[in-house]
Amino acid sequence: MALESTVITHGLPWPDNLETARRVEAEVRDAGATPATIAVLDGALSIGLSEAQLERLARTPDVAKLSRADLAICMSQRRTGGTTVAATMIAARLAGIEVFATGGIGGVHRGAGKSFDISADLQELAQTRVTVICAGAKAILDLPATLEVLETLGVPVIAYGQDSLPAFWSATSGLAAPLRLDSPAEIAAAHLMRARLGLPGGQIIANPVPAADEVPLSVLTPLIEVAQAEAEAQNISAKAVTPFLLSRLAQLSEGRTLTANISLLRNNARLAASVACALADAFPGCKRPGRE
Ligand code: PSU
Ligand code: MN
Repeated sequence: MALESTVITHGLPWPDNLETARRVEAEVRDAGATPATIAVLDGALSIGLSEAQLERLARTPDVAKLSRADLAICMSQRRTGGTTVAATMIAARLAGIEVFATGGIGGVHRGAGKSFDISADLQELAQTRVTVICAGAKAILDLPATLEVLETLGVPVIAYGQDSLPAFWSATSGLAAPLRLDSPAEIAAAHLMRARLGLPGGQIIANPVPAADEVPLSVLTPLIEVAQAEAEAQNISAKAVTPFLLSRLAQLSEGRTLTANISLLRNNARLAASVACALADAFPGCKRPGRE
């Protein structure tokens, strides 16, 4: 199964980024699947990184943040970058990988009516057939608007094991999720049915952050407003918005959002590994680690 790398290059601070990337890979292996962290290294679209490659990516400041628009140029110029949800989905599809775990997908930013800031992740979910396990869309976003756009694009938004939509650091957003599934086998079956119907896009599995590490929305909401106002005052725009808000919230929450982010990444990796195993089980000839 696939793992993204923008979370390593732009989402988490050094050295938590490397430590988390290693732990996330270990979670996947422990759950019986094979992790492939995806990134572009000196122009090579790399599906699965060695220990040394992972460390280099985590240590290098100022690498590119690659979405659909950036992937080909980064590769043709032999540069290095972390892949977002959109770019990781493209790479996973090319490699024949159908399940992918991340922290939180991008979405419609607050104030998008003026800024038009809507993540390319949403369009990608509409066209690339990969099941994306996340903890919902990041709570810094306009979640009702994000749900509306996903509905328009025909992307299934499926809460895992609960009725309400998770909101990244918070287990619930207070919004009802459009769909719900309760087991890896059900998620795998829905994924296969989309393929049988010839539907091109992916599905979003929104897996709530573990209760012990969640930061409730009541705590987060005022902090998000502060960080958002700072971003506007400092004219932060385009690719810089999400990394800025994530890092400011980690400071404003005194590390609580960082702890929640790490916890939800590990939790999503575990669920994605189980879904990958359930998918492999649907194909009797399909090899997976630990299977006879
Ligand atoms: N999940 C995390 N941290 C992150 C991301 C996801 O826990 O930093 C990244 C993903 O790569 C996602 C990106 O695609 O944030 C969204 O960026 P933008 O809003 O600029 O599209
Ligand atoms: Mn954006």
